[in-house]
Amino acid sequence: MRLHSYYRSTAAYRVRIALHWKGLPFETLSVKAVREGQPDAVQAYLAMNPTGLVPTLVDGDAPTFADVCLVPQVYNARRFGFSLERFPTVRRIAEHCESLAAFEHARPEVQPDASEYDPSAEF
Ligand SMILES: N[C@@H](CCC(=O)N[C@@H](CS)C(=O)NCC(=O)O)C(=O)O
Repeated sequence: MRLHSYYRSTAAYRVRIALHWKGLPFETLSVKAVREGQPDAVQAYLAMNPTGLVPTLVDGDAPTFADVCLVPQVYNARRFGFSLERFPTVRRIAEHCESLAAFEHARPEVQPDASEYDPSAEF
């Protein structure tokens, strides 16, 4: 795992504690070049994390708990007509996850009680 981090970031600090607590080995990559605004570094970082915030934890291509949280949020974004045009990375990750069996079987539309769907009960 690779943690894109800044030593004073409290958000990165939390993730470092959790990784050490779990005994998960990780490599720390400083976002110094990003913070200094070096264009290539900024573009590369935004491609990974469109918020531009730290930290960003990269764990290969396998789905993580972050993806488990992301996919239902993307579902709701689509449901309420929120455009994800500005978030190509989020769309790419969600589409990849949705192609995996575990995500496919968990989709709201294929749940047994989905047939009880009543559009008039929408808020
Ligand atoms: N919800 C995010 C918030 C991350 C966040 O706010 N990070 C701050 C540092 S603690 C940040 O990147 N600020 C912009 C900057 O330092 O340039 C998380 O908990 O990871």
